[in-house]
Amino acid sequence: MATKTESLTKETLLDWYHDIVLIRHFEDRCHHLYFEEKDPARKITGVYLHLATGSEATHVGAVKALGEDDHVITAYRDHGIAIARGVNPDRVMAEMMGKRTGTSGGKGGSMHLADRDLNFWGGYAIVGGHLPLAAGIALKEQYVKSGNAVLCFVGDGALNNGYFHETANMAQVWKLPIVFLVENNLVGMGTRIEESSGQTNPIKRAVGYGMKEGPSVDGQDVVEVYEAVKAELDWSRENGPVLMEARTYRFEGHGVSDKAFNAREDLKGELAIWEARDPINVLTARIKKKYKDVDETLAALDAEAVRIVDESVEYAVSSPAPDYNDLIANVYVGFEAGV
Ligand SMILES: Cc1ncc(C[n+]2csc(CCOP(=O)(O)OP(=O)(O)O)c2C)c(N)n1
Repeated sequence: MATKTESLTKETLLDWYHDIVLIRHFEDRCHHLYFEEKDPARKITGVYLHLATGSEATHVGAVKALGEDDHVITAYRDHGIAIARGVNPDRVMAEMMGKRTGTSGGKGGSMHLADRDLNFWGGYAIVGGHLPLAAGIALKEQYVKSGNAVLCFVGDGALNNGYFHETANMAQVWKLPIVFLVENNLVGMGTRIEESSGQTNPIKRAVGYGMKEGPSVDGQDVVEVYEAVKAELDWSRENGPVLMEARTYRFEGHGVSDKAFNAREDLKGELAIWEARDPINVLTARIKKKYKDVDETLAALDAEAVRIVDESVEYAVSSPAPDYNDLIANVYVGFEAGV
């Protein structure tokens, strides 16, 4: 796909580089904090922690294509999407640690990040469960004729879930302003797309609903993702839903406890091919091709990412845990402590 990098400023490319390295470093640090298992001070607990290492360009490129009043919603691989949308990393880290200062008051954890002020609606653990919500948000925006659109990330595995079929059908019937961006990392947990899907080209799914078949883009290239998602969001505002794909890869297992994925001999070659197209390297090459003498600037941005993540850990560690009243708040209407 032809790209239009000429229109992007140096400042913009460096800004995206900043976000991509910040997200990479943030998730690496979370991985480390999760595995301090034998450490009594283990900071991140819980059964799962799903990293999106390798898919940062898909997350950053797509989210940067949103207008301020547009919306974004996703599944559980949500850390990078939150940070790209502008959620303060301090609050993201606090949520990872189950602290009261987290994005969901410490009651959601890594799979349930959200920020209503930024129209970032989460973070959902049930595969495909967020898709009907995306339609509901888009229906509201269409009803009030706002011109705002919804970016809905969806995994390739979730395309086989009933929620997808029902949502795709109604979105097309009502011509809702939604871009369904399939984050195609070729696998759902440990199951390959060809083992679970009769139709392995995600975009072809649109045909069954009469929906626009959008582009398939290189999910390792933040610029390509940005330009395609921006164009499709604008199309959807006037015309209805679009299904598009970002081809990307999960460098790690499904969750951090899934060590089997990286141990699979049959996938080693494939992993190496994708790692050679690490989104950080792809963007660095783009920047260096266009601008000279950027090494120091990039190094400063790397250092800045380390600092931000260090501070987020300090913030989260020193934040209070939710108390009893937090626990029962927003559970039942009218429920009072001690009653
Ligand atoms: C309704 C439902 N079924 C099954 C699961 C278990 N599960 C969690 S993640 C996952 C795979 C989803 O794959 P995909 O949508 O491609 O997302 P990815 O993990 O690749 O980002 C499954 C089956 C679940 N969370 N919810």
